[in-house]
Amino acid sequence: MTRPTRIIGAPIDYGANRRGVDMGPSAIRYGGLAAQLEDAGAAVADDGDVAAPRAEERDPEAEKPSEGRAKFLRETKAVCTALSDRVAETLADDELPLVLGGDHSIAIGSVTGSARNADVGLVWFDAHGDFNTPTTSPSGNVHGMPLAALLGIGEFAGVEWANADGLREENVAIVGLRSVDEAERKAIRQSEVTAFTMSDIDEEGITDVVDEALDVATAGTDGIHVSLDLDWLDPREAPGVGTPVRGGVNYREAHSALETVAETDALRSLELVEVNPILDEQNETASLATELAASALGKRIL
Ligand code: B3U
Ligand code: MN
Ligand code: MN
Repeated sequence: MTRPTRIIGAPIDYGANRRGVDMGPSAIRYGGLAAQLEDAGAAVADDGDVAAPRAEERDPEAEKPSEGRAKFLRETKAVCTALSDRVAETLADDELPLVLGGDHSIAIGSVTGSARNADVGLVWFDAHGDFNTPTTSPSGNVHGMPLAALLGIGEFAGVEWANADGLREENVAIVGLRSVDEAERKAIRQSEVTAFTMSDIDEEGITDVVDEALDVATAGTDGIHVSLDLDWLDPREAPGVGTPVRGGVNYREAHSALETVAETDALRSLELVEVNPILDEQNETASLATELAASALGKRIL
């Protein structure tokens, strides 16, 4: 039986370099999320969105890189702290949290919540490494930093609200890399994180790569969090994202990957991030996100 699923929206774009992903939760709901999840056999409840100050109300001073080079870190902290609590409460109720972003900085909230009272593995589907810190970041955008924040890398060491208690580097797998900054490359190599590039997928095929990623994430853990950045897919399949990068996985590979996730029966929490409805075509990226969530929860063709 598919676990009862609770939808939690985190409508922020503080961490991104352009506006629009704050509308992601609405677009994904409108794209038919509840119906897709019910098709997967899940009882669905919608918790609404965590409170997030509108971009127009946020502190313009915060955009200046005063806190290292991380823009809007204070606002991001407020939203992620609230989100973390909601995710932890949902798990305590024996339900599966499905978090809708928002830019990828919200993963700091989802994963800290999921890893609060448990050892958790993490599968990170993304074109990008998201392994920057305020000093290495070329942009100052926090959506390029959540993995470093969760693992306490660089100046994120000891930052309690951002570090995930029950997450160890050995249980983190990044899948689909094709845009990595120089300093990120070094930091990833120095860490115990396992990273699969698009070239690995070319060589081994999506099934083997995802199997290996799931082995990493499930080894000795109580369950896994899956963080799906829609820019993982090729922009031909998913044009509505903030930072598209050519050469991503195609429609069938994406479904296959999330079907493999469902087969492990280890899914604890899931998130869909970086859908930008302003850049989308007929909401197709948002609809695709709903389909992939259904695959992760166990929806099958036959
Ligand atoms: N690595 C770059 C670009 C980037 C990361 N994540 C996204 N874009 N979506 C950075 O700004 O850290
Ligand atoms: Mn990302
Ligand atoms: Mn990305």
